[in-house]
Amino acid sequence: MTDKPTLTDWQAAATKEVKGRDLTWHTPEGIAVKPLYTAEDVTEDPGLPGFAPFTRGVRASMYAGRPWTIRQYAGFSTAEESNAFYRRNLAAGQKGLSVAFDLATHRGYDSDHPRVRGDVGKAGVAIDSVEDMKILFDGIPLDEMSVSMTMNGAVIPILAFFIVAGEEQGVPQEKLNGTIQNDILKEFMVRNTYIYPPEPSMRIISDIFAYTSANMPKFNSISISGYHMQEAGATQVQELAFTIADGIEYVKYGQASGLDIDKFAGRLSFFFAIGMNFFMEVAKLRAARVLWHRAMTKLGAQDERSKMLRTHCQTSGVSLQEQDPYNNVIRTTIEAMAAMLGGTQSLHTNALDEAIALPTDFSARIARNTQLVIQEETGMTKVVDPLGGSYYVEALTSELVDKAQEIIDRVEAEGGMAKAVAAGWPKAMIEEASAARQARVDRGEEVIVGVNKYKPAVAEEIEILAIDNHAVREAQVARLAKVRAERDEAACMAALAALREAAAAAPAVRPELVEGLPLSSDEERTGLRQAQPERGLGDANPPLQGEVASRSDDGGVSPSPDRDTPPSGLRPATSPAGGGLEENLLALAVVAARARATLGEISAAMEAGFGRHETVPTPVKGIYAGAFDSDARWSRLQDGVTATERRLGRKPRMLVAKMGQDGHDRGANLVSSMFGDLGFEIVPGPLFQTPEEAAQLAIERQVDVVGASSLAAGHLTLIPELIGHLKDAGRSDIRVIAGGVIPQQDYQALRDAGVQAIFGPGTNLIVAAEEVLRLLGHNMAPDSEAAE
Ligand code: MLC
Ligand code: 5AD
Repeated sequence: MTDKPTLTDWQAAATKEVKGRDLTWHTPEGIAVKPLYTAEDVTEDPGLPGFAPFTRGVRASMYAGRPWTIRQYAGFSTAEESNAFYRRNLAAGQKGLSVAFDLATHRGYDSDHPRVRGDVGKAGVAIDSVEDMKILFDGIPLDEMSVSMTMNGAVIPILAFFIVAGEEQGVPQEKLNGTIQNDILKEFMVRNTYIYPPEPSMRIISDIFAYTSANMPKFNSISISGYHMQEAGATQVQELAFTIADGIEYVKYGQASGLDIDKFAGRLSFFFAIGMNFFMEVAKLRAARVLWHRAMTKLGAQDERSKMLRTHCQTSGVSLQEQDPYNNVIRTTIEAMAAMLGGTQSLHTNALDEAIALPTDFSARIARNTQLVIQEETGMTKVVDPLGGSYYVEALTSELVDKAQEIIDRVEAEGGMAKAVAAGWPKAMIEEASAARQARVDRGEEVIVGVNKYKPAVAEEIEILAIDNHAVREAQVARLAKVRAERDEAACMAALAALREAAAAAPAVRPELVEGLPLSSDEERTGLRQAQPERGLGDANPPLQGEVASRSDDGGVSPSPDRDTPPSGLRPATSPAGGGLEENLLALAVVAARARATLGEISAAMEAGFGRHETVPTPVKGIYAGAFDSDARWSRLQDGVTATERRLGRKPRMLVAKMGQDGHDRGANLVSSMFGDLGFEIVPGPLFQTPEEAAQLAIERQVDVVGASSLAAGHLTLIPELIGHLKDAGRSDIRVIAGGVIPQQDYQALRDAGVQAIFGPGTNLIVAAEEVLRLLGHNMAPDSEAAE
């Protein structure tokens, strides 16, 4: 009998096979993945599913007992159309609902507000009042169907509308079952649908915890989201660490507002993106459960349910491509399998047309069926955590736990996630990772099939969903007028006044002020904690990265609510019995919603006390140039910029504009970073400009070109308006280019409006830069290598 081969024997054999080539894979997370894992790499016993620390899943029986919820995120146009879409999907096998609201709704504007002309009904459904919410769920029993609502900025009116829609459907709030996203920290970091400044935004979250823990025992009060971080370019370790750190911060705020951790923590939920690095994603979900269990134990949770990380997942939007779009079905299938093998509770699978438009009935069917096939045809659900015990998966899980814990420790050492977000370093870290990735793709080091390798000879055009923005807006405006005409105006105004007063009276809860302070016996008895209004986050911290100011929407700078509040202002937290909700913003909004106050009115009432938050992006520098160091294509472009600079007598100048309520800034940030590194002077436009404001800024700053970045379908309205304003000002010489999620079907209309170049999803930035230089009059031949 020959001796059993050892690891050394394997090493020798493998080295010989590959002639000494190093097979270690260095991932963007900084993990060195070896070509082989063995029992020696497994340092932790993962335990059993359903038991702490839940590495192998939160339920003992997992999908063998009940499969995950097929929960497709959807919403577009009017409440009627979205309702019909939901019903068709539920009839065809979908199990839970997940509402996508339009950007006007997200940002607290009614559909008739002049700032949102391009956004109504585009990226989601338009909801202005309880009447719309009732139509959205018409014929869908809210005590049976679990409903997730992705809402963060306008979370108070939306949750209030949901509660009242349930009530008027005959479903009391204690029976409402679902989830509200309500995760504002990641909005300041990556998603940008905030309304108010950070401090009052955190108060809103504590108020929702207080309200739902007292009144809505089946409702998940938050969905702490890493998804958008990965979409913005974060590595898996960054996504994991910042999401858990956000969760820790929310729990601390909840505790600081006087709530007992075990009263609300069981209803916190999570949300992760699942990208193409299959095993990394499986390990990430397992690591997330370990980290959360550890963090919650440290925060004093006693109940095991408080320490159990339950999550929704969505397959990755950024991994999908416009080019060769049927490949997207394959990508989504692989990602869906990673989500289920990681043990998700609920899943959205993206549609194949993701990179250019919202799903059609056809693409939504394939996306849904991807999950149905996995659940019903493959037998994969029959065994709990079938990857448990895989040497690689277990080792990777432990490594991710350690790597993420390092970042979490840094956040904690620096005073928590609200402070880190205010300081801006997590966002900068993510943007650096994003620029580094784009550079790898543009250099062909990271392969995307059909985009930078194996490109099809003929481009495939697919049918996409088109939304008539004008028609939706007209319908919404008409319903708003009716709601306002038919309501009891005095009751409505009184409810809004109460809300305005509560928002102005006591702006925030601040854990750092309460932590370590002994509770007086009075406070212990009543559950009251004193928020100390004369100091707060705003004073203790630097302003948010790139922050301009907090101002009210009428343009006037609002006084900092902090300083206006008398130091005696006590803000009662709720007792679980349901008392003490008098000043709770959600409780007050429910009254306003019943009186038919609109979303815009409720938001404005709070804005009067809180102000509105604004930011200007600050692009990262040097990452792109570093990646292209000694690359011939880069030097050619730099020569082109130098020649252009000589001709103009100054650096070429570009405004990177974001118009409408579209806060998706990944593309804009990448373009700013890359062109900045090349030698352009970049004017990073503030988010949420109107076309007129963008045109004014372009003229003021004397730019040569405006790059309008559009990822939320407003391009056909907003970009032609921008060109119109430039023309009216006699500045048609300023060139306008467009980039982002722009379907081929819209190219001609944009060209007809005067757009000089269009860069869709998957654009190689090297090619884009050549084109821009050519537009600026530089005689540049196409580079055969980059154009390939
Ligand atoms: C589950 N259950 C079981 C079981 N498995 N019971 C017995 N045996 C088993 N094996 C029970 C659960 O305990 C629970 O009851 C009930 O069944 C439902 O299961 P769940 O696992 O809680 O699933 P679900 O209801 O779907 O909730 C999942 C969730 C929730 C907790 C993650 O928060 C959720 O649905 N989130 C979705 C978020 C979402 O859609 N987001 C979209 C974002 S899109 P009980 O009584 O214990 O509750 C976005 C994009 C953008 O953000 O930017 O716009
Ligand atoms: N309907 C369906 N999916 C949507 N997404 C965003 N808005 C909608 C909508 N209205 C998805 C896309 C995107 C992610 C943020 O959510 O997949 O990448």
